[in-house]
Parts: sequence; C-alpha cells; structure tokens
Amino acid sequence: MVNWFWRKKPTDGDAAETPVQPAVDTPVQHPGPDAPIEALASVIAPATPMPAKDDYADAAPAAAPGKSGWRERLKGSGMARSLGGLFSRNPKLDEELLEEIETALLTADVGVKATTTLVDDLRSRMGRREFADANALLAALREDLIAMLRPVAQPLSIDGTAKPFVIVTIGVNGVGKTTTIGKLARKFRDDGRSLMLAAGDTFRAAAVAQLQAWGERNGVQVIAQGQDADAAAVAFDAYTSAKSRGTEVLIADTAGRLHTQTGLMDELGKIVRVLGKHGPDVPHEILMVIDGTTGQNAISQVRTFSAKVPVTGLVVTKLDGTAKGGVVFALAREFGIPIRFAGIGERPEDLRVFDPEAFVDALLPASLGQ
Ligand SMILES: Nc1nc2c(ncn2[C@@H]2O[C@H](COP(=O)(O)OP(=O)(O)O)[C@@H](O)[C@H]2O)c(=O)[nH]1
Ligand SMILES: [Mg+2]
Repeated sequence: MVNWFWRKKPTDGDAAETPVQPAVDTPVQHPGPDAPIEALASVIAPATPMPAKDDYADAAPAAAPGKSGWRERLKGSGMARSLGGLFSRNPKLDEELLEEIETALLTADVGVKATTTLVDDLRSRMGRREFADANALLAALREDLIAMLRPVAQPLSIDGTAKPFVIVTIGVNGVGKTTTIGKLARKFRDDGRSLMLAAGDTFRAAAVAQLQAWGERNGVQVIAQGQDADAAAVAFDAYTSAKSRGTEVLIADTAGRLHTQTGLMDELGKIVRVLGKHGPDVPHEILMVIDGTTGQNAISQVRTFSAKVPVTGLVVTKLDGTAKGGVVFALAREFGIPIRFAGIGERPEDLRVFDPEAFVDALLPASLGQ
C-alpha cells in the first residue's frame, strides 16, 4: 500500500521504503502545562517549507471532480456491482426482486436493521401498487437510500472565532487518520486558514516522523515531543501554542487503538479531558475515522469509542477499491453521527465532503439518469 508520507530512495534496488527524515526522535523535555509560551518554542518543529515535491507520486491520479468522481471510484464496490447486475437483467416487479435487493444490501454491509427498514418500505409500497415497473422501484430505493443519509450529511463547519478550532482525529490503527489529516490540512490551507498539527500518535516514533516530515514539506507547523511523550501533554501544548499565534485550526493526531487496549482507550479520554481545560467547547470536533472496508465491525468500533469520548463526526475512508459501501448506511441508521467526509482515494482531492446524492448515485445503475 502506498503511503504518501514516505518515498522510495531512487537508488534503492529493492522496494524498501525510506522515511524522508530519520525516524529517530530525540526525546524533548516537556516544559509542563504551566510553562510560559517561550518555553514551548523548543518543542515546536520548524515550519520552513522544504523544496516542493509530489507527495502522491505513487498514488493513482485524483478522481474526477464532482459526481463523476464518486461514480468512477465506487463503481467497483460490492453494492454497486450487485445492484447494477440485478437491474441490468431487467427484473420483474415481484417478491423475488425484493429478496434479491435484500440480499444485495446485506452482502454490501448495509446491516440487518437498515436493510429491513429499506425493504419493508419498498414491500408495502409495492403492495399499494405504487410502482409501475422495476425501474420505478429502483427510483424509490434511491430516494430511500438518500433519505437515510440526509440527516447525517452535516458538513464540518469551522467556527472562525474559536482560534484555534480544535479537531482530534481518532480511530483504530490503519484506518487513515494521518492520511485524512494531511488531506484536511491541504483543504484548510487552500481555504486560506492558518493551521497547526499536533503529533499525538506518540506510540510509534515513525508516526511522529511521518507527520513532521509532511508538515515540513508543506510549511505547516507540527507540535511534537517524540515517541512515548504524553499524548495529552502534546495536545495541550499545541493548543497553547496555536492560541498564542492566533492559529485558526489545530488538528491533533492520535495513536490507533483497539477497544481491548484499555490503557490507550484511557489515554484518549485524557487527551480530550486535558484539552477541555482550555474551554468547554474544546475540542470542537472529535472526528472518528472509519475504514470503509471493515464492514459491520465499524459499528462496534464507533460504539466503543463513543463510550469513551463524544464522537461528533465521522470520516469513512477507502470507499474506493474494495469497499462494499453499505457500512455508511449502517452507521447512519445506527448512530446518526454526522458523516463529514468520505475518502475515495489517496490524494488530497480524494477527500470529499460527504454528499448523499453523489454517493447513492455512484452505487446505483447509471440508467437511473440522476
Ligand atoms: N485507497 C485509499 N487508501 C487510503 C485512504 N485513506 C487512507 N488510505 C491508506 O490507508 C493506509 C493507512 O493510512 P494512515 O493514515 O497511516 O492510517 P492511520 O494508522 O489511521 O493513521 C495508507 O496506506 C493510506 O494511503 C482512502 O480514502 N483510499
Ligand atoms: Mg497514523
């Protein structure tokens, strides 16, 4: 899997990946939460932009803008393929069609509850003879799918007066937290917002180096204290520093963790609690990142993390490629937590504000003509 924080040495014969800068962190003495601002300067990574280079040289080209990009990236998903196959056979409008739709939805990870809600609605409307043919039923399914997602389509809005508006990204390992931070950072910078990142994944030295290297290349300030530093202290210091500079957005990375890792789950609670000392609204957004390929397991992940910290938004990544797509409906039906963004590729342009219509249309046959 290509990771755009890393690059291959051009001289390397093998495929070994080498970090842009050595993954060795010199532990820095933490000045403590009460230290004066100047004392924090020592823990602030330099923000001098390094020569521009393509962080995404190994990634596929960005998806086309607008709706067509969604379709292009989601057409291979399980849900798009099974529903596409079903309707391309010109099915008859009968109970068998409903059962086939039910199977397609369940197989695509839509989940039992959401599937039952959808199919029951179609069945009762079919009973009332509302549909002239299978295509009319498909149009109704489209409406129902969009209606299920509409309540969670609440884009993240940055309160410009917060300074800094604090976003903490959370989620299990490998779901795309750091990648999403890079994409968000690019988005905010393009919007002209000042930005700072906190390297709160102190569990692995490479994770800190990953964020630092990216920050240096892109001229974004990264607060880091190296491996094994107290993640809550890193976040606290980053806030203090961002506040003193009038930075508009602060995004804190965190270590991936499983619900079984009690220590790490407690640490997450501490990060949020410690940030809360800066004000009742801080952090402003707790953004949980979900890997779209994990299926129904995503539900237990959100449940477990929500029990620890108030999750205010979701990002579903990796909807391109092998994702079945259905888990988005299951999440919407189960939690009603706003889905802020969808990851449909590895490039910055491939983080899209979640758009229910574009998403649903990408999963349904194009013949619907929407
Ligand atoms: N195809 C695809 N890959 C993604 C997406 N988001 C993240 N990834 C990849 O997922 C892998 C893990 O990402 P990373 O950000 O390191 O995960 P973290 O452990 O949660 O920080 C990397 O190889 C990323 O390139 C996405 O939307 N689509
Ligand atoms: Mg990470």
